[in-house]
Amino acid sequence: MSSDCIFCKIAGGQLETELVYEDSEIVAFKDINPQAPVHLLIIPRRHVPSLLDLQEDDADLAGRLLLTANRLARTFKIDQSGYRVLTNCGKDAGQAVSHLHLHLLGGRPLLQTMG
Ligand code: DGP
Repeated sequence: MSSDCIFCKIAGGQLETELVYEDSEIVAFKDINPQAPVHLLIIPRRHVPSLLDLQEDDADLAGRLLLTANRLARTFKIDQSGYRVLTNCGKDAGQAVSHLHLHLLGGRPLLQTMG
């Protein structure tokens, strides 16, 4: 846990936020500034600053984060219409919160952009 990390506080229950999913390693909640009808953030409970900080030993965690995106896509009924999973890593990607998070977006056609 990083004491000044907002997502650590959410995962630890110090910042009141409705969790849409939680298990021993992962929590998920709605993005405060949604860019689509469904916009969830999926994070490890452990403070991992970004994708770049995942290590070989974290391969299971990385897989479970992705599988949680699939699970939530079904829960939020965007599995058939389609959805996007992305993570911003570092300055040029615009990562604003330094705690690894997957964005899960869906519920409307998403722009076909890579940039
Ligand atoms: P990124 O640019 O990938 O680091 O996106 C960070 C996202 O986190 C951004 O879409 C807004 C969201 N966010 C920031 N602070 C909070 C918060 O306190 N609560 C929630 N639910 N979302 C937050």
